[in-house]
Amino acid sequence: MNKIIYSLTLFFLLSLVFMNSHAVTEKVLYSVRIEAKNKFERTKIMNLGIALDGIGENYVESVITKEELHNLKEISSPFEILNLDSFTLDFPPKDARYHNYQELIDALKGLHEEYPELTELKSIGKSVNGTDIWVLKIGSQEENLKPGIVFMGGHHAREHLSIEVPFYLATYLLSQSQTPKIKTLLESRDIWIIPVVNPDGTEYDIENGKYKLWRKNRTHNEDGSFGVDLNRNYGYQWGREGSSQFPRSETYRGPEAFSEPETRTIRDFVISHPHIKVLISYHTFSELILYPWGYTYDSIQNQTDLSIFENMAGAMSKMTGYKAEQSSDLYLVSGDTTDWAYGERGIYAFTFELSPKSMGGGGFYPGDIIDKTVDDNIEAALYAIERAGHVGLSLYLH
Ligand code: 0X9
Ligand code: ZN
Repeated sequence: MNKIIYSLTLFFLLSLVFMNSHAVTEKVLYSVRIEAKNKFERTKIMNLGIALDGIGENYVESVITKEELHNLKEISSPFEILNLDSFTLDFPPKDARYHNYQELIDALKGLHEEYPELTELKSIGKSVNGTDIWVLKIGSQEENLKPGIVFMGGHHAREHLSIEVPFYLATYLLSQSQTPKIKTLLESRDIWIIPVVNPDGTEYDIENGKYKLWRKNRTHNEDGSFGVDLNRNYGYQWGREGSSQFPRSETYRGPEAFSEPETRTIRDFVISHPHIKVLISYHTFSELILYPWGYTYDSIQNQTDLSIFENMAGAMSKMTGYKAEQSSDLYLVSGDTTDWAYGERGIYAFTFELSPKSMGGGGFYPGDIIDKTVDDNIEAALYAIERAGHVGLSLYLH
């Protein structure tokens, strides 16, 4: 009780300070730590429509609005408001290495010009605001008959590092394309890289040189608010627990499955490349490797598939140092990319939550930890590319 009174007092004091000095964001945001001891308690909080950003042993951390703070009080989980000094809302010069949309596309074009024989670059669809969503195909450019793997980033706008990792993976594969190991991989696999699925949100997050902690896309919702959570909008078990029906929520699932052009673009791309066997969707943060299911606490029924998931996640966990677990061990989520990719398409699909490990390490804005995070993830990515040639015989079928 004391803690709640303390938290509320702190909340009012911080509100006063922030209301006066908050020209940098559109709305007042609070960084909170909420007590949650297990996946059930975490799901209870997720069901408020709050995005859970950092997960500790006995707590979760989140950045929430005033309205969400109110909802949080209703479920009476103890919480505290953290010191907001750990956030840098200004675009610090040390983050200049991150690519904005135009820089990213220029860099992808540069790679294609440098390695025309090994790459193909094309737009596979458009976002809500009409921005192109690009894919870079890497591999010898014959017909699509080789086992395929797709790497994606940037589903969530503020997770900028999740764009850099697949981009630098492409750079690495191409710069090393003459080494025996990579040469063999590029000759025997089709590798697709979609560095940014949510270009509108990503650009909005850094507009005017200020971070906005934006998560969703930029759909104009019926109630006047903006954004659908693209990682709740995929069409497998859509609309269930761990997603919100309320447009203002950070985890708003949209009015129907695949209501968003960004998720439809990914859906159509995957469906039109049926030889894709493995999918990695990069997010930040927490240093985790997650595999289906996310919508239920039950584990995958097909034992062959389950052991493939466990073996691959376990191997990649050793390579990265990230913790491997079933998605719903974290909390329930319905409508995410990986449940759809596996549930509908039989693809071995993983969500990587990249660095840092916690909010204390910088959360969504950790500064330039690009090289280290890319280094930490190259071996696992090469392993996944290799495995794409050996998995997929036992597809999950309904
Ligand atoms: O909530 C999400 O969409 C992902 N975390 S993030 O902090 N990047 O937003 C996790 C999705 C994985 N699925 C489940 N935990 N069920
Ligand atoms: Zn994310």
